[in-house]
Amino acid sequence: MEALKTMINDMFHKDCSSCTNEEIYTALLTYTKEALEEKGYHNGKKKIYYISAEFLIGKLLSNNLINLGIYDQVADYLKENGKSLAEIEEVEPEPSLGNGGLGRLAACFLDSIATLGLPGEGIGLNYHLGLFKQVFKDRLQNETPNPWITNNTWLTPTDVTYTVPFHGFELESKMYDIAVAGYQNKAIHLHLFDIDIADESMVHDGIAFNKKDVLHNLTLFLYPDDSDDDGRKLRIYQQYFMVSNAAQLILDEAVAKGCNLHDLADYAVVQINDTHPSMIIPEFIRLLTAKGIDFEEASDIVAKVCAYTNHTILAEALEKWPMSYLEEVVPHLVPIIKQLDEKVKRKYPQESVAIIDSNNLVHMAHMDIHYGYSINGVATLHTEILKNSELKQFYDIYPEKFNNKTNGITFRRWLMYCNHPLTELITSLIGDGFKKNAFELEKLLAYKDDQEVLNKILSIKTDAKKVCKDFILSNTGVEIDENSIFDIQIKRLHEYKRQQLNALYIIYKYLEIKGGKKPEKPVTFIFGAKAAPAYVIAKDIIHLLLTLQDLIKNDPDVAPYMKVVMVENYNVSAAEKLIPACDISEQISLASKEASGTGNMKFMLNGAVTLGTMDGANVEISDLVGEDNLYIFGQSSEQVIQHYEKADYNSKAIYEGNADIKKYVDFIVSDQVLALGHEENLRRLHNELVNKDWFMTLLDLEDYIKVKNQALADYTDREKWAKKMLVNIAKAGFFSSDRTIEQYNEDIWHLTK
Ligand code: CBF
Repeated sequence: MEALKTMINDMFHKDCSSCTNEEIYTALLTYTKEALEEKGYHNGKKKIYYISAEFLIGKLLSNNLINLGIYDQVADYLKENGKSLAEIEEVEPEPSLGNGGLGRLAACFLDSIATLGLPGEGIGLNYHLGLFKQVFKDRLQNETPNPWITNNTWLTPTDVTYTVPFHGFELESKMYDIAVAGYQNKAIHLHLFDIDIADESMVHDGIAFNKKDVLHNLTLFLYPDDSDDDGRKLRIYQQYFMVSNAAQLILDEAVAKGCNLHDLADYAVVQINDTHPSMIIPEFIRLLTAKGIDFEEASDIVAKVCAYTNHTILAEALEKWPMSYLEEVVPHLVPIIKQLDEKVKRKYPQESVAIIDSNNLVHMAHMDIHYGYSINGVATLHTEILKNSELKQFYDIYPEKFNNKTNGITFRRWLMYCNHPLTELITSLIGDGFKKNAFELEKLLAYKDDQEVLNKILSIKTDAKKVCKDFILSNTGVEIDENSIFDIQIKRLHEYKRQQLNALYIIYKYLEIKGGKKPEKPVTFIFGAKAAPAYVIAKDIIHLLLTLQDLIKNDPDVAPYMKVVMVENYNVSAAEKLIPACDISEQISLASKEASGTGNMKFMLNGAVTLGTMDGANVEISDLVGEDNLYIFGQSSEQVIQHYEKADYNSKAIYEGNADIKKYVDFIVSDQVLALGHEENLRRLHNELVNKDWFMTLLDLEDYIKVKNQALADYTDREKWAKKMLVNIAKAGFFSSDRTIEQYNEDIWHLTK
């Protein structure tokens, strides 16, 4: 630690113990950046370019220290000087570069690519104000900008700059880099492209801004509101800016290594994540043809370089852009897309696989599938649904292109960093081989009947709940009981994820307690979720949860037995506090709708027991841990798909035919709730549930109540519960993102280490 000591002295002319946390953070940032540079970067002839609209990387200091292998030394040195690394970390702003699972997966993948020693890079945009910051006011979600770039930043400016052509003007880009350390290995880069003239001052009244002023707004926000034409066009401007920079960089790097462009596939593989980066296909063709390669060959070259991952079957990720938008924003791509479409139509005339449909909409995913060499889903069930229904028409043409890559999470952040005590216990029992080979966690099964180990697991959980309690108090002002059962649902707010189902359970429980039936053990229902600013019903669900939070908190009959808390501005840092503390992990999406989920994996790894539907990766969790070690409820994906096909789901019939369900749903618009909440929001939500309920909440409610009650009852047998926890931890190895990345490499990328 001599180097750090000297650095602190040189920078601030005093010793560590006299420095403020801000000063120490500044010194640690420089120290860590230098250490990363010293380690160097993975290189190789062929590279993976992982292009994504989001990279939800979280705070970087501790993760980098862990991966550099110096976390304990730094923490000890600071402690000796009366400082706490945890407090210093509070100084670091969390980068606001992602929204949900797609972005967090991208961050985990960069960690694993670096850890496995693969040559690779992430490519995205440097959003100044990121995804919005969520603020609760009057029990409603408000949105404000989320600036995160300060003078002390992990971003390093580079000299790399490109010219990106749009209709009528050009934009000069600037590339910034963030180093991503591999665990006990070299680093890779996350490249973030930006413009010099982004103007944060144009934002007013929350997150409103002039959407037409692309010259100044291009890199302000991730997912700017797309509820109008200008917003949708801005998305296209952003996407094209991202992929044009990416394509120019990739070609430059390849040429610098000796590529003659005809052999580009020997130098580069591009993973297209959802359809936001899809325009890289025509952009590559534009650049290659400009260098003298003919169209036919250029499209063949690209088809050997690009691979596509589908992360959801929801329409929001299967973008279809009106041709008129593309003509307005990127007219130079239009003839290329038309030619690509004509080529497809000559061979496959059916409308269902066309790139340009009869309404002149451009189907981005269709372009990816025809002109990419691999299409993967992100969990076994999801890939099967793609093959058998959502993308069946393509599977029939290109069965060889389809493959599954079940998602994963990096254990460095989601165990070693966020849960030191559990990591230490595991290490003391089975050694530290699991840090490099997560399957070694299975060795823990030998301790399944070891009372001492089971007690330690329980006490680690209680300690994590105390830490979480403090976090929740500071975030929400609500004091929760660390001895209650922590039932947690943290994820984007979306009707398919069914936070409203959980809310109906809470209403059921509230009414039961009011009726005199007290639970054996108090329960705390914890939520964290942002709703897209224009997603009205999602915001109504947040309003209901916040209203229930206050109703219950202020009711002395009920408050001792249950609490509801909704964490404000849920983000990676909040997840790191909540996940180790969780007892019951809520994974209750409508079967068939959650492509994979990755929160489910993080919870399991930290000893939470899943309460979920047979959806996404829950199916694989269930196969691994067995039915005694998780709680499954609800209709299967086949049944749900049948309901959609037959269009026979009728929520009103369920509501009218079941007096209990009617009672819970009607409570949303009861006098008690209306006395606290807003009538407009609550009536709209009530109406949606009764008359539409597109994600079949009422269908699964009875079973959900039954199975959740069983889980809460089982919790009271502490020994049995601790065994479930241990089995979940032991079986989580499969969900290491190192395994996922090995599979991407073996089946799709073919890189040499
Ligand atoms: O594949 C990563 C994750 O992506 C989503 O978050 C997405 O944004 N499409 C899905 O909803 C998750 O199921 C999936 O785990």
